[in-house]
Amino acid sequence: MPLIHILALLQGAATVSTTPAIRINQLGYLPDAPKVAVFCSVAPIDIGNFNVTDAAGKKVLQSTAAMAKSFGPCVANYRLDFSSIRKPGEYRITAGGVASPIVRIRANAYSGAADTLLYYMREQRSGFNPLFKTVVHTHDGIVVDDSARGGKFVPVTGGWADASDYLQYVMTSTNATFVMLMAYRDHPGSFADRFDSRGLPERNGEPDILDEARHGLEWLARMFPSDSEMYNQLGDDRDHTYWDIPPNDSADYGWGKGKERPVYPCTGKPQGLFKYKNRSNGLASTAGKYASTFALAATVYRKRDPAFAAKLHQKALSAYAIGKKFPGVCQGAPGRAPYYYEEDNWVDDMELAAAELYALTRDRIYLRDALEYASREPVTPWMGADTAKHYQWYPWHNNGHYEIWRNANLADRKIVSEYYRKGLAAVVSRADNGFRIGIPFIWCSNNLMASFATQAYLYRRMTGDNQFREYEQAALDWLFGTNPWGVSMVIGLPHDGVFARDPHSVVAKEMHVELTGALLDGPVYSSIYKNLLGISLHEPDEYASFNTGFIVYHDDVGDYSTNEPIMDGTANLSYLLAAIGNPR
Ligand SMILES: [Ca+2]
Ligand SMILES: [Ca+2]
Repeated sequence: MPLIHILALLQGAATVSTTPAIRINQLGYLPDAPKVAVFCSVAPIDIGNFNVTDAAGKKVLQSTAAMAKSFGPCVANYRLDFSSIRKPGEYRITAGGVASPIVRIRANAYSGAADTLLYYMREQRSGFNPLFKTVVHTHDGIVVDDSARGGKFVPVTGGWADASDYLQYVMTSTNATFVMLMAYRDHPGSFADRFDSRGLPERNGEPDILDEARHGLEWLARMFPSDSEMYNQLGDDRDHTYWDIPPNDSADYGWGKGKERPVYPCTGKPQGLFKYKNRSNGLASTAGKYASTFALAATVYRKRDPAFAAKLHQKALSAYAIGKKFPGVCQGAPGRAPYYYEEDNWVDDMELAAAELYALTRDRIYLRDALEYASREPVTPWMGADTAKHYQWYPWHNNGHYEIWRNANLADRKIVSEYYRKGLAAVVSRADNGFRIGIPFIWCSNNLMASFATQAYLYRRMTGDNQFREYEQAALDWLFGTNPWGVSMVIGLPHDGVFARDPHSVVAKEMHVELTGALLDGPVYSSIYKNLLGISLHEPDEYASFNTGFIVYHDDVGDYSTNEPIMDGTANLSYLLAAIGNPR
Protein backbone atom coordinates (compact mmCIF):
# COMPACT_ATOMS: atom_id res chain seq x y z
CA MET A 1 0.00 0.00 0.00
CA PRO A 2 1.48 3.39 -0.94
CA LEU A 3 2.41 5.67 1.92
CA ILE A 4 -0.25 8.20 0.99
CA HIS A 5 -2.99 5.63 1.64
CA ILE A 6 -1.69 4.64 5.07
CA LEU A 7 -1.47 8.27 6.17
CA ALA A 8 -4.99 8.97 4.98
CA LEU A 9 -6.36 5.99 6.90
CA LEU A 10 -4.56 7.05 10.08
CA GLN A 11 -5.88 10.60 9.73
CA GLY A 12 -9.35 9.28 9.07
CA ALA A 13 -9.33 7.10 12.15
CA ALA A 14 -8.02 9.89 14.35
CA THR A 15 -10.40 12.67 13.40
CA VAL A 16 -13.87 11.06 13.31
CA SER A 17 -15.59 12.32 16.43
CA THR A 18 -18.56 14.32 17.58
CA THR A 19 -16.47 16.91 19.43
CA PRO A 20 -17.66 20.46 18.69
CA ALA A 21 -15.36 22.71 16.70
CA ILE A 22 -14.62 26.41 16.35
CA ARG A 23 -14.23 27.22 12.67
CA ILE A 24 -12.12 30.17 11.56
CA ASN A 25 -10.63 31.75 8.46
CA GLN A 26 -7.24 30.06 8.58
CA LEU A 27 -5.59 32.55 6.25
CA GLY A 28 -6.37 35.36 8.66
CA TYR A 29 -8.27 38.59 9.17
CA LEU A 30 -7.45 42.14 8.13
CA PRO A 31 -7.30 44.41 11.21
CA ASP A 32 -10.36 46.45 10.19
CA ALA A 33 -12.43 43.56 8.81
CA PRO A 34 -15.41 41.99 10.57
CA LYS A 35 -14.08 38.96 12.48
CA VAL A 36 -16.43 36.16 13.40
CA ALA A 37 -15.58 32.54 14.22
CA VAL A 38 -18.36 29.96 14.11
CA PHE A 39 -18.95 27.36 16.81
CA CYS A 40 -20.42 24.16 15.40
CA SER A 41 -21.68 21.18 17.38
CA VAL A 42 -23.48 18.17 15.94
CA ALA A 43 -25.27 17.77 19.30
CA PRO A 44 -27.21 20.45 21.22
CA ILE A 45 -25.04 22.44 23.63
CA ASP A 46 -25.32 25.75 25.51
CA ILE A 47 -22.04 27.66 25.53
CA GLY A 48 -22.70 31.12 27.03
CA ASN A 49 -19.48 33.09 26.66
CA PHE A 50 -16.35 32.72 24.60
CA ASN A 51 -12.83 33.90 25.36
CA VAL A 52 -10.00 35.16 23.21
CA THR A 53 -6.40 34.93 24.40
CA ASP A 54 -3.31 36.42 22.78
CA ALA A 55 -0.02 34.69 21.96
CA ALA A 56 1.18 35.15 25.55
CA GLY A 57 -1.95 33.40 26.84
CA LYS A 58 -3.44 36.62 28.22
CA LYS A 59 -7.21 36.98 27.94
CA VAL A 60 -7.99 39.94 25.67
CA LEU A 61 -11.71 39.48 25.18
CA GLN A 62 -14.65 37.77 26.83
CA SER A 63 -17.95 38.10 25.04
CA THR A 64 -21.32 36.46 24.54
CA ALA A 65 -21.63 33.72 21.94
CA ALA A 66 -24.55 34.64 19.69
CA MET A 67 -26.85 31.68 19.13
CA ALA A 68 -27.75 31.24 15.46
CA LYS A 69 -30.04 29.06 13.41
CA SER A 70 -28.69 25.55 12.89
CA PHE A 71 -27.01 24.88 9.58
CA GLY A 72 -26.17 21.55 7.98
CA PRO A 73 -24.53 19.30 10.54
CA CYS A 74 -24.21 22.17 13.03
CA VAL A 75 -27.22 21.55 15.26
CA ALA A 76 -25.80 24.05 17.72
CA ASN A 77 -24.43 27.04 15.88
CA TYR A 78 -23.00 30.18 17.51
CA ARG A 79 -21.33 33.25 16.09
CA LEU A 80 -18.28 34.38 18.05
CA ASP A 81 -17.72 38.01 17.09
CA PHE A 82 -14.25 39.29 17.94
CA SER A 83 -14.23 42.23 15.50
CA SER A 84 -13.24 44.57 18.34
CA ILE A 85 -9.76 43.04 18.33
CA ARG A 86 -7.76 44.99 15.77
CA LYS A 87 -4.23 44.57 17.03
CA PRO A 88 -2.19 42.38 14.66
CA GLY A 89 -1.08 39.16 16.27
CA GLU A 90 -1.95 35.54 16.91
CA TYR A 91 -4.88 34.59 19.09
CA ARG A 92 -6.87 31.60 20.20
CA ILE A 93 -10.61 31.39 20.83
CA THR A 94 -12.12 29.02 23.42
CA ALA A 95 -15.78 28.18 23.89
CA GLY A 96 -17.84 25.18 24.99
CA GLY A 97 -14.74 23.32 26.15
CA VAL A 98 -12.88 23.48 22.81
CA ALA A 99 -10.21 25.76 21.36
CA SER A 100 -9.85 27.18 17.86
CA PRO A 101 -6.79 26.84 15.66
CA ILE A 102 -4.49 29.88 15.82
CA VAL A 103 -6.31 33.01 14.65
CA ARG A 104 -4.20 35.49 12.72
CA ILE A 105 -4.89 39.21 12.48
CA ARG A 106 -2.53 40.85 10.00
CA ALA A 107 -2.57 43.76 7.57
CA ASN A 108 -0.86 41.50 5.02
CA ALA A 109 -2.99 38.38 5.65
CA TYR A 110 -3.75 38.13 1.90
CA SER A 111 -0.46 39.34 0.46
CA GLY A 112 0.71 36.96 -2.22
CA ALA A 113 -2.49 34.90 -2.08
CA ALA A 114 -3.57 35.80 -5.63
CA ASP A 115 -0.14 34.79 -6.92
CA THR A 116 -0.45 31.48 -5.11
CA LEU A 117 -3.49 30.64 -7.26
CA LEU A 118 -1.25 30.85 -10.32
CA TYR A 119 0.69 27.74 -9.28
CA TYR A 120 -2.39 25.75 -10.14
CA MET A 121 -3.03 27.68 -13.38
CA ARG A 122 0.50 26.87 -14.57
CA GLU A 123 0.02 23.22 -13.66
CA GLN A 124 -3.13 23.16 -15.83
CA ARG A 125 -1.39 24.43 -18.97
CA SER A 126 -1.80 22.65 -22.25
CA GLY A 127 0.93 23.24 -24.81
CA PHE A 128 4.19 23.65 -22.89
CA ASN A 129 3.54 22.57 -19.33
CA PRO A 130 6.09 23.62 -16.70
CA LEU A 131 5.26 20.74 -14.34
CA PHE A 132 5.91 18.06 -16.96
CA LYS A 133 8.53 20.20 -18.73
CA THR A 134 7.22 19.11 -22.09
CA VAL A 135 4.53 20.04 -24.61
CA VAL A 136 1.27 18.22 -23.92
CA HIS A 137 -1.57 17.63 -26.37
CA THR A 138 0.48 18.42 -29.46
CA HIS A 139 -2.05 17.18 -32.05
CA ASP A 140 -4.98 19.56 -31.34
CA GLY A 141 -7.25 19.33 -33.20
CA ILE A 142 -9.78 18.30 -35.87
CA VAL A 143 -13.06 20.12 -36.48
CA VAL A 144 -16.20 18.06 -35.83
CA ASP A 145 -19.92 18.71 -35.90
CA ASP A 146 -19.77 21.16 -38.75
CA SER A 147 -20.94 20.12 -42.20
CA ALA A 148 -18.85 22.74 -43.98
CA ARG A 149 -15.57 22.20 -42.18
CA GLY A 150 -15.72 18.78 -40.51
CA GLY A 151 -12.41 16.90 -40.70
CA LYS A 152 -10.28 20.02 -41.09
CA PHE A 153 -7.16 20.30 -38.90
CA VAL A 154 -6.86 23.55 -36.93
CA PRO A 155 -3.75 24.32 -34.83
CA VAL A 156 -5.20 25.01 -31.37
CA THR A 157 -2.61 23.64 -28.94
CA GLY A 158 -2.39 25.73 -25.76
CA GLY A 159 -4.73 27.06 -23.10
CA TRP A 160 -5.62 25.24 -19.89
CA ALA A 161 -7.19 21.93 -18.96
CA ASP A 162 -10.55 22.80 -17.45
CA ALA A 163 -10.32 20.68 -14.30
CA SER A 164 -8.94 17.22 -13.55
CA ASP A 165 -10.04 16.13 -16.99
CA TYR A 166 -8.32 17.68 -20.00
CA LEU A 167 -11.25 19.19 -21.85
CA GLN A 168 -10.86 22.83 -22.79
CA TYR A 169 -13.62 25.38 -23.11
CA VAL A 170 -13.66 28.88 -24.52
CA MET A 171 -16.50 29.61 -22.10
CA THR A 172 -14.40 29.07 -18.98
CA SER A 173 -11.04 30.07 -20.46
CA THR A 174 -12.31 33.50 -21.56
CA ASN A 175 -13.71 34.17 -18.10
CA ALA A 176 -10.48 33.00 -16.44
CA THR A 177 -8.41 35.21 -18.73
CA PHE A 178 -10.74 38.19 -18.31
CA VAL A 179 -10.69 38.05 -14.51
CA MET A 180 -6.90 37.78 -14.39
CA LEU A 181 -6.55 40.81 -16.68
CA MET A 182 -9.07 42.72 -14.57
CA ALA A 183 -7.24 41.77 -11.36
CA TYR A 184 -3.99 43.07 -12.81
CA ARG A 185 -5.55 46.26 -14.19
CA ASP A 186 -7.13 47.19 -10.84
CA HIS A 187 -4.55 45.79 -8.40
CA PRO A 188 -1.17 45.53 -10.11
CA GLY A 189 0.65 45.83 -6.79
CA SER A 190 -0.64 42.43 -5.71
CA PHE A 191 1.37 40.50 -8.28
CA ALA A 192 5.03 39.55 -8.42
CA ASP A 193 7.38 38.39 -11.17
CA ARG A 194 8.94 35.06 -10.31
CA PHE A 195 8.11 32.97 -13.40
CA ASP A 196 8.64 33.33 -17.12
CA SER A 197 6.13 33.12 -19.95
CA ARG A 198 6.49 29.33 -20.10
CA GLY A 199 5.72 29.08 -16.39
CA LEU A 200 9.26 28.14 -15.40
CA PRO A 201 10.71 29.64 -12.19
CA GLU A 202 12.68 32.47 -13.71
CA ARG A 203 11.59 36.11 -13.73
CA ASN A 204 11.04 37.68 -17.15
CA GLY A 205 10.15 41.30 -16.40
CA GLU A 206 6.41 40.62 -16.68
CA PRO A 207 4.05 40.16 -13.72
CA ASP A 208 3.20 36.46 -13.51
CA ILE A 209 -0.54 37.17 -13.72
CA LEU A 210 0.05 38.64 -17.20
CA ASP A 211 2.22 35.68 -18.19
CA GLU A 212 -0.77 33.50 -17.34
CA ALA A 213 -3.37 35.73 -18.98
CA ARG A 214 -1.29 35.86 -22.14
CA HIS A 215 -1.06 32.06 -22.22
CA GLY A 216 -4.85 32.09 -22.30
CA LEU A 217 -5.06 34.88 -24.88
CA GLU A 218 -2.75 33.12 -27.33
CA TRP A 219 -4.96 30.03 -27.21
CA LEU A 220 -8.17 32.04 -27.52
CA ALA A 221 -6.77 33.82 -30.57
CA ARG A 222 -6.14 30.40 -32.16
CA MET A 223 -9.69 29.32 -31.31
CA PHE A 224 -11.08 32.37 -33.15
CA PRO A 225 -8.77 32.48 -36.17
CA SER A 226 -11.11 34.31 -38.57
CA ASP A 227 -14.57 35.85 -38.77
CA SER A 228 -15.99 32.65 -40.20
CA GLU A 229 -14.44 30.29 -37.63
CA MET A 230 -15.47 30.63 -33.99
CA TYR A 231 -14.48 27.54 -32.02
CA ASN A 232 -15.90 26.76 -28.62
CA GLN A 233 -14.53 23.51 -27.20
CA LEU A 234 -11.54 21.19 -27.51
CA GLY A 235 -12.08 17.52 -26.60
CA ASP A 236 -15.22 15.97 -25.17
CA ASP A 237 -16.01 13.53 -22.39
CA ARG A 238 -14.49 10.59 -24.24
CA ASP A 239 -11.49 12.14 -22.44
CA HIS A 240 -12.71 10.42 -19.26
CA THR A 241 -12.07 6.87 -20.54
CA TYR A 242 -8.49 6.85 -19.25
CA TRP A 243 -6.87 8.00 -15.99
CA ASP A 244 -3.57 9.26 -17.47
CA ILE A 245 -1.40 12.26 -16.79
CA PRO A 246 -1.50 14.83 -19.64
CA PRO A 247 1.79 13.91 -21.39
CA ASN A 248 0.53 10.31 -21.76
CA ASP A 249 -3.14 11.11 -22.38
CA SER A 250 -4.54 8.00 -24.11
CA ALA A 251 -7.89 9.50 -25.08
CA ASP A 252 -8.96 8.13 -28.46
CA TYR A 253 -11.44 10.15 -30.48
CA GLY A 254 -11.29 7.86 -33.47
CA TRP A 255 -7.90 8.99 -34.76
CA GLY A 256 -5.84 6.79 -32.42
CA LYS A 257 -4.78 6.90 -28.75
CA GLY A 258 -3.20 10.21 -27.81
CA LYS A 259 -3.81 11.64 -31.27
CA GLU A 260 -5.97 14.56 -32.41
CA ARG A 261 -8.78 15.88 -30.24
CA PRO A 262 -12.07 17.18 -31.63
CA VAL A 263 -12.66 20.92 -31.97
CA TYR A 264 -16.29 22.05 -31.71
CA PRO A 265 -17.28 25.26 -33.49
CA CYS A 266 -20.23 27.42 -32.52
CA THR A 267 -22.90 26.57 -35.07
CA GLY A 268 -26.01 28.06 -33.48
CA LYS A 269 -27.62 24.62 -33.41
CA PRO A 270 -27.91 21.85 -30.78
CA GLN A 271 -24.69 19.81 -30.58
CA GLY A 272 -23.57 16.38 -29.39
CA LEU A 273 -22.13 13.59 -31.53
CA PHE A 274 -23.88 10.81 -29.59
CA LYS A 275 -27.08 10.31 -27.62
CA TYR A 276 -27.14 13.60 -25.72
CA LYS A 277 -27.56 17.03 -27.33
CA ASN A 278 -27.13 20.48 -25.83
CA ARG A 279 -29.55 23.39 -26.34
CA SER A 280 -27.34 25.74 -28.38
CA ASN A 281 -29.35 28.27 -30.34
CA GLY A 282 -26.92 31.09 -31.15
CA LEU A 283 -23.37 32.38 -30.82
CA ALA A 284 -23.61 35.43 -28.54
CA SER A 285 -22.62 33.75 -25.24
CA THR A 286 -19.28 32.72 -26.71
CA ALA A 287 -18.87 35.68 -29.06
CA GLY A 288 -19.50 38.10 -26.19
CA LYS A 289 -16.87 36.39 -24.05
CA TYR A 290 -14.28 36.52 -26.80
CA ALA A 291 -15.08 40.18 -27.40
CA SER A 292 -14.86 41.26 -23.75
CA THR A 293 -11.63 39.36 -23.13
CA PHE A 294 -9.92 40.61 -26.28
CA ALA A 295 -11.12 44.19 -25.70
CA LEU A 296 -9.82 44.28 -22.13
CA ALA A 297 -6.55 42.70 -23.29
CA ALA A 298 -6.23 45.33 -26.03
CA THR A 299 -6.46 47.98 -23.31
CA VAL A 300 -3.98 46.25 -20.98
CA TYR A 301 -1.46 45.58 -23.78
CA ARG A 302 -1.85 48.91 -25.61
CA LYS A 303 1.53 50.13 -24.39
CA ARG A 304 3.17 46.81 -23.45
CA ASP A 305 2.78 45.23 -26.88
CA PRO A 306 1.03 47.46 -29.44
CA ALA A 307 1.02 44.86 -32.24
CA PHE A 308 -0.57 42.21 -30.03
CA ALA A 309 -3.07 44.80 -28.74
CA ALA A 310 -4.02 45.84 -32.28
CA LYS A 311 -4.65 42.23 -33.30
CA LEU A 312 -6.86 41.64 -30.26
CA HIS A 313 -8.68 44.95 -30.79
CA GLN A 314 -9.68 43.79 -34.27
CA LYS A 315 -10.77 40.36 -33.02
CA ALA A 316 -12.85 42.00 -30.28
CA LEU A 317 -14.76 44.08 -32.85
CA SER A 318 -15.33 41.02 -35.06
CA ALA A 319 -16.51 38.81 -32.20
CA TYR A 320 -18.91 41.47 -30.97
CA ALA A 321 -20.44 41.86 -34.43
CA ILE A 322 -20.95 38.08 -34.58
CA GLY A 323 -22.67 38.15 -31.19
CA LYS A 324 -25.02 40.90 -32.38
CA LYS A 325 -25.85 38.95 -35.51
CA PHE A 326 -26.42 35.59 -33.79
CA PRO A 327 -28.07 36.11 -30.37
CA GLY A 328 -28.44 33.05 -28.16
CA VAL A 329 -26.15 30.55 -26.46
CA CYS A 330 -23.35 28.29 -27.64
CA GLN A 331 -23.24 25.60 -24.93
CA GLY A 332 -20.71 22.92 -24.08
CA ALA A 333 -21.00 19.83 -26.27
CA PRO A 334 -21.84 16.58 -24.45
CA GLY A 335 -20.13 13.31 -25.40
CA ARG A 336 -21.10 9.94 -23.95
CA ALA A 337 -22.43 11.27 -20.61
CA PRO A 338 -25.34 13.62 -19.92
CA TYR A 339 -23.14 16.24 -18.18
CA TYR A 340 -22.16 19.42 -20.00
CA TYR A 341 -21.96 23.18 -19.44
CA GLU A 342 -25.56 24.29 -19.86
CA GLU A 343 -25.15 28.03 -20.04
CA ASP A 344 -28.52 29.66 -20.67
CA ASN A 345 -27.69 33.38 -20.53
CA TRP A 346 -25.89 35.48 -23.11
CA VAL A 347 -26.96 39.10 -22.52
CA ASP A 348 -24.51 39.23 -19.59
CA ASP A 349 -21.71 38.30 -21.97
CA MET A 350 -22.73 40.87 -24.56
CA GLU A 351 -23.07 43.50 -21.82
CA LEU A 352 -19.51 42.88 -20.66
CA ALA A 353 -18.28 42.94 -24.26
CA ALA A 354 -20.03 46.24 -24.94
CA ALA A 355 -18.70 47.75 -21.72
CA GLU A 356 -15.12 46.78 -22.65
CA LEU A 357 -15.50 48.04 -26.21
CA TYR A 358 -16.72 51.35 -24.83
CA ALA A 359 -13.68 51.53 -22.55
CA LEU A 360 -11.46 50.70 -25.52
CA THR A 361 -13.00 52.89 -28.23
CA ARG A 362 -15.06 55.52 -26.34
CA ASP A 363 -17.75 55.03 -28.98
CA ARG A 364 -20.99 55.76 -27.11
CA ILE A 365 -22.94 53.20 -29.12
CA TYR A 366 -21.24 50.53 -27.04
CA LEU A 367 -22.19 52.19 -23.76
CA ARG A 368 -25.81 52.36 -24.90
CA ASP A 369 -25.69 48.67 -25.87
CA ALA A 370 -24.11 47.75 -22.54
CA LEU A 371 -26.83 49.48 -20.54
CA GLU A 372 -29.55 47.93 -22.67
CA TYR A 373 -28.15 44.41 -22.22
CA ALA A 374 -27.70 45.08 -18.49
CA SER A 375 -31.36 46.02 -18.12
CA ARG A 376 -32.36 42.65 -19.59
CA GLU A 377 -30.61 40.66 -16.85
CA PRO A 378 -29.94 42.97 -13.90
CA VAL A 379 -29.45 40.06 -11.47
CA THR A 380 -27.52 36.89 -12.26
CA PRO A 381 -30.40 34.42 -11.98
CA TRP A 382 -28.89 31.86 -9.54
CA MET A 383 -28.84 34.59 -6.88
CA GLY A 384 -31.75 33.88 -4.57
CA ALA A 385 -32.51 30.51 -6.19
CA ASP A 386 -32.44 27.04 -4.59
CA THR A 387 -30.82 25.37 -7.53
CA ALA A 388 -29.62 25.77 -11.13
CA LYS A 389 -28.43 23.56 -13.93
CA HIS A 390 -24.69 22.99 -14.38
CA TYR A 391 -23.17 26.41 -15.22
CA GLN A 392 -26.63 27.59 -16.25
CA TRP A 393 -25.94 31.22 -15.32
CA TYR A 394 -22.36 31.96 -16.20
CA PRO A 395 -20.16 33.78 -15.35
CA TRP A 396 -21.37 33.43 -11.75
CA HIS A 397 -21.26 37.15 -11.24
CA ASN A 398 -21.61 39.76 -13.93
CA ASN A 399 -18.50 41.91 -14.08
CA GLY A 400 -20.28 43.95 -16.76
CA HIS A 401 -22.13 46.11 -14.23
CA TYR A 402 -18.84 47.12 -12.62
CA GLU A 403 -17.18 47.69 -15.98
CA ILE A 404 -20.05 49.98 -17.03
CA TRP A 405 -19.79 51.80 -13.71
CA ARG A 406 -16.11 52.58 -14.23
CA ASN A 407 -16.87 54.76 -17.25
CA ALA A 408 -20.48 55.88 -16.74
CA ASN A 409 -22.12 59.05 -15.49
CA LEU A 410 -23.65 59.35 -12.05
CA ALA A 411 -27.17 58.32 -13.11
CA ASP A 412 -26.00 55.18 -14.91
CA ARG A 413 -23.67 54.35 -12.03
CA LYS A 414 -26.68 54.34 -9.71
CA ILE A 415 -28.57 52.00 -12.03
CA VAL A 416 -25.88 49.32 -12.25
CA SER A 417 -25.03 49.57 -8.52
CA GLU A 418 -28.69 48.90 -7.80
CA TYR A 419 -28.54 45.78 -10.00
CA TYR A 420 -25.72 44.42 -7.85
CA ARG A 421 -27.59 45.34 -4.66
CA LYS A 422 -30.64 43.36 -5.74
CA GLY A 423 -28.61 40.21 -6.40
CA LEU A 424 -26.75 40.48 -3.11
CA ALA A 425 -29.99 41.08 -1.20
CA ALA A 426 -31.52 37.96 -2.79
CA VAL A 427 -28.64 35.80 -1.52
CA VAL A 428 -28.62 37.47 1.89
CA SER A 429 -32.34 36.83 2.35
CA ARG A 430 -31.44 33.12 2.52
CA ALA A 431 -28.45 33.57 4.83
CA ASP A 432 -29.97 33.68 8.33
CA ASN A 433 -27.84 30.73 9.54
CA GLY A 434 -24.75 30.75 11.74
CA PHE A 435 -22.41 30.86 8.75
CA ARG A 436 -24.35 33.73 7.05
CA ILE A 437 -24.37 31.72 3.82
CA GLY A 438 -27.21 32.05 1.30
CA ILE A 439 -25.97 30.39 -1.89
CA PRO A 440 -27.46 27.21 -3.35
CA PHE A 441 -25.18 24.19 -2.88
CA ILE A 442 -25.16 23.05 -6.48
CA TRP A 443 -22.09 21.64 -8.19
CA CYS A 444 -19.17 24.13 -7.92
CA SER A 445 -20.65 25.94 -4.93
CA ASN A 446 -17.24 27.45 -4.15
CA ASN A 447 -17.49 29.41 -7.39
CA LEU A 448 -20.80 30.87 -6.28
CA MET A 449 -19.24 31.68 -2.90
CA ALA A 450 -16.26 33.44 -4.50
CA SER A 451 -18.51 35.32 -6.91
CA PHE A 452 -20.91 36.43 -4.20
CA ALA A 453 -17.95 37.79 -2.20
CA THR A 454 -16.52 39.49 -5.29
CA GLN A 455 -19.81 41.12 -6.22
CA ALA A 456 -20.25 42.29 -2.63
CA TYR A 457 -16.73 43.72 -2.68
CA LEU A 458 -17.34 45.52 -6.01
CA TYR A 459 -20.66 46.90 -4.73
CA ARG A 460 -18.99 48.19 -1.58
CA ARG A 461 -16.28 49.89 -3.63
CA MET A 462 -18.82 51.37 -6.05
CA THR A 463 -21.21 52.76 -3.44
CA GLY A 464 -19.47 52.96 -0.07
CA ASP A 465 -22.49 51.06 1.26
CA ASN A 466 -21.41 48.49 3.87
CA GLN A 467 -24.76 46.74 4.32
CA PHE A 468 -23.44 43.44 2.92
CA ARG A 469 -19.98 43.64 4.53
CA GLU A 470 -20.69 40.89 7.07
CA TYR A 471 -21.88 38.51 4.32
CA GLU A 472 -18.99 39.33 2.02
CA GLN A 473 -16.61 38.45 4.84
CA ALA A 474 -18.58 35.29 5.69
CA ALA A 475 -18.23 34.02 2.10
CA LEU A 476 -14.49 34.74 2.12
CA ASP A 477 -14.15 33.10 5.54
CA TRP A 478 -16.07 30.06 4.31
CA LEU A 479 -13.54 29.54 1.51
CA PHE A 480 -10.66 29.59 3.98
CA GLY A 481 -12.07 27.38 6.69
CA THR A 482 -15.15 28.88 8.38
CA ASN A 483 -17.33 26.03 7.16
CA PRO A 484 -18.70 22.92 8.89
CA TRP A 485 -15.59 20.86 8.01
CA GLY A 486 -12.96 23.45 8.94
CA VAL A 487 -11.25 23.00 5.55
CA SER A 488 -9.66 25.68 3.40
CA MET A 489 -11.13 25.22 -0.06
CA VAL A 490 -7.88 26.42 -1.69
CA ILE A 491 -5.13 23.82 -1.59
CA GLY A 492 -2.08 25.08 0.29
CA LEU A 493 -3.68 28.33 1.49
CA PRO A 494 -2.49 28.65 4.17
CA HIS A 495 0.23 26.09 3.95
CA ASP A 496 0.09 25.21 7.65
CA GLY A 497 -3.71 24.95 7.52
CA VAL A 498 -6.23 22.20 6.92
CA PHE A 499 -6.84 21.69 3.18
CA ALA A 500 -7.54 18.87 0.74
CA ARG A 501 -4.83 16.19 0.78
CA ASP A 502 -6.62 13.86 -1.60
CA PRO A 503 -8.21 15.89 -4.41
CA HIS A 504 -9.91 14.25 -7.38
CA SER A 505 -6.90 14.58 -9.70
CA VAL A 506 -4.74 12.03 -11.46
CA VAL A 507 -1.80 14.44 -11.44
CA ALA A 508 -2.02 14.82 -7.65
CA LYS A 509 -2.54 11.09 -7.15
CA GLU A 510 0.05 9.65 -9.49
CA MET A 511 2.75 12.29 -9.19
CA HIS A 512 2.26 13.13 -5.49
CA VAL A 513 1.90 16.79 -6.42
CA GLU A 514 0.10 19.08 -3.99
CA LEU A 515 -1.74 21.24 -6.61
CA THR A 516 -1.02 24.37 -4.58
CA GLY A 517 -3.43 27.21 -5.30
CA ALA A 518 -6.28 25.10 -6.66
CA LEU A 519 -9.83 26.05 -5.65
CA LEU A 520 -11.99 22.96 -5.16
CA ASP A 521 -15.56 22.54 -6.45
CA GLY A 522 -16.79 22.60 -2.85
CA PRO A 523 -19.69 21.15 -0.89
CA VAL A 524 -22.91 20.07 -2.60
CA TYR A 525 -26.40 19.14 -1.45
CA SER A 526 -26.26 15.55 -0.17
CA SER A 527 -29.15 14.81 -2.56
CA ILE A 528 -26.92 15.76 -5.52
CA TYR A 529 -24.02 13.67 -4.24
CA LYS A 530 -26.18 10.58 -3.79
CA ASN A 531 -27.51 10.75 -7.36
CA LEU A 532 -24.26 11.23 -9.29
CA LEU A 533 -23.08 8.44 -11.56
CA GLY A 534 -19.99 6.41 -10.70
CA ILE A 535 -19.13 8.24 -7.49
CA SER A 536 -17.77 6.55 -4.35
CA LEU A 537 -15.24 7.25 -1.64
CA HIS A 538 -11.96 5.34 -1.81
CA GLU A 539 -11.09 5.72 1.88
CA PRO A 540 -12.84 6.25 5.23
CA ASP A 541 -14.33 9.75 5.44
CA GLU A 542 -12.31 11.81 7.92
CA TYR A 543 -15.12 14.39 7.95
CA ALA A 544 -17.93 11.87 8.45
CA SER A 545 -19.17 13.47 11.66
CA PHE A 546 -19.78 16.75 9.81
CA ASN A 547 -21.36 15.11 6.75
CA THR A 548 -24.68 14.51 8.47
CA GLY A 549 -26.55 17.56 7.17
CA PHE A 550 -28.05 18.72 3.88
CA ILE A 551 -24.61 19.44 2.38
CA VAL A 552 -21.51 17.22 2.15
CA TYR A 553 -17.81 17.61 1.47
CA HIS A 554 -15.29 14.78 1.15
CA ASP A 555 -11.52 15.01 0.95
CA ASP A 556 -11.39 11.90 -1.21
CA VAL A 557 -9.98 11.24 -4.67
CA GLY A 558 -13.21 9.43 -5.53
CA ASP A 559 -15.46 12.45 -5.03
CA TYR A 560 -15.46 14.36 -8.31
CA SER A 561 -18.38 16.50 -7.13
CA THR A 562 -16.87 18.24 -4.10
CA ASN A 563 -13.11 17.64 -4.20
CA GLU A 564 -12.10 18.36 -7.78
CA PRO A 565 -9.92 21.41 -8.38
CA ILE A 566 -11.28 23.71 -11.05
CA MET A 567 -9.41 26.05 -13.36
CA ASP A 568 -11.91 28.83 -13.98
CA GLY A 569 -13.03 28.93 -10.35
CA THR A 570 -9.40 29.36 -9.31
CA ALA A 571 -8.88 32.21 -11.76
CA ASN A 572 -12.20 33.77 -10.75
CA LEU A 573 -10.94 34.05 -7.16
CA SER A 574 -7.84 35.99 -8.26
CA TYR A 575 -9.69 39.32 -8.39
CA LEU A 576 -10.91 39.26 -4.81
CA LEU A 577 -7.61 38.02 -3.39
CA ALA A 578 -5.73 40.68 -5.36
CA ALA A 579 -8.11 43.35 -4.10
CA ILE A 580 -7.78 42.48 -0.43
CA GLY A 581 -4.13 41.48 -0.78
CA ASN A 582 -3.18 45.03 -1.61
CA PRO A 583 -5.39 47.24 0.56
CA ARG A 584 -5.23 50.88 -0.42
CA1 LIG B 1 6.85 36.78 -14.92
CA1 LIG C 1 -23.66 34.09 -19.82
